Amino acid sequence: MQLWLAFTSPFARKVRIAAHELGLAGEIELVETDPWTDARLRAVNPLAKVPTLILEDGEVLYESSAICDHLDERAGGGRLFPRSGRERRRALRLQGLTDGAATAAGRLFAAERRAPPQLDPMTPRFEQAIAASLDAIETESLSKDVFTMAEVGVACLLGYLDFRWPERDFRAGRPALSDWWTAMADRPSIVATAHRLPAVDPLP
Ligand SMILES: N[C@@H](CCC(=O)N[C@@H](CS)C(=O)NCC(=O)O)C(=O)O
Repeated sequence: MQLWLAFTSPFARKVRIAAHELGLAGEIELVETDPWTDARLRAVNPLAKVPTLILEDGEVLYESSAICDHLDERAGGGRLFPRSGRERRRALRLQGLTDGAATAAGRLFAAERRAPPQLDPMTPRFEQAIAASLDAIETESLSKDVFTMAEVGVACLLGYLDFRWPERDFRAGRPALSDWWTAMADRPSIVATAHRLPAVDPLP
């Protein structure tokens, strides 16, 4: 399998963490791309977004949630996406919440780094979405042992906030979140997938 990605993307990191958790990372070749300029990406994914996964037979998958679902199925199923009931609903809900908050964070970062900085009327809404999502996650019981898409999604959101805004501490006033993220610092899937900047940083 080929995973087309940017190492700045929280959604690409989501797929990489999922692959590591499932023991599939060794089967995936990473292809770094700039989604904003790479015409080859548009040729396989009409949205020209990362992550995009190309399977061995050429079939193309995009949307991080769909890719993670495929990887979970490939690993036997029911691990990152519990098969039924409350656990499944929780994994889907927190995946959706953290995807939305990561999208808001990406839009906010892109707006902030425009030169000269522009007043984006959506900025307060993005900031509220991120803060309210973190407050909601603070009340969740995140597992330090078994990862579902809930834990994968939260790790991606917190990792992206640390990467883009190291000076803004989302931990303040959120002790459970802070404790969980500290405990995850040496988890192999987290260590192996850390964000990094390319020579030229694409947006966002
Ligand atoms: N919902 C998508 C979001 C993917 C996404 O927005 N990726 C960004 C990078 S973080 C991207 O490729 N942006 C390029 C663009 O929007 O044209 C997913 O979960 O995969």
